[in-house]
Amino acid sequence: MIVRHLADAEKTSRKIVSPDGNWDSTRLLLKEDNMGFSFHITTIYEGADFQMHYQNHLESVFCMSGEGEVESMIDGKKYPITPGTVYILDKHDKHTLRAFKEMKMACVFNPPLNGKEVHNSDGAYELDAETIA
Ligand code: 9YT
Repeated sequence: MIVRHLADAEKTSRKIVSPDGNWDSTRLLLKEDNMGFSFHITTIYEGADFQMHYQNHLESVFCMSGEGEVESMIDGKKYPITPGTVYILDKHDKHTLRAFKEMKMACVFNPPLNGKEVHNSDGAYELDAETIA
């Protein structure tokens, strides 16, 4: 069994602050844990408005607090995000995320992140990224 606490993990290199100023994320479970997925608690800062495209990963995101929206860049549909909303990028969907109030999200990635990833210029994470861009 693995047991960790968010408050402890936030004091370690598990916490990544995005260079673009849109989010930070504490990666509680990583590739090295051999679970087949990674699990992160991510804060999207109020006013954030940015595009992502996880070409190498599938992702599910559950909103625990805050308010925002996610827009599919495939069909332009916008979906409100409130506590309890889950959005699931089952088709590597290119999307824009907006936070009207700071949002706390629980995120799962398959394949798992190794822990150092930040978005590349396409809004993707490289597989087995080893350095912070
Ligand atoms: C909502 C969201 O941005 N999910 C991505 C996970 C987070 N940015 C991370 O841990 O890299």
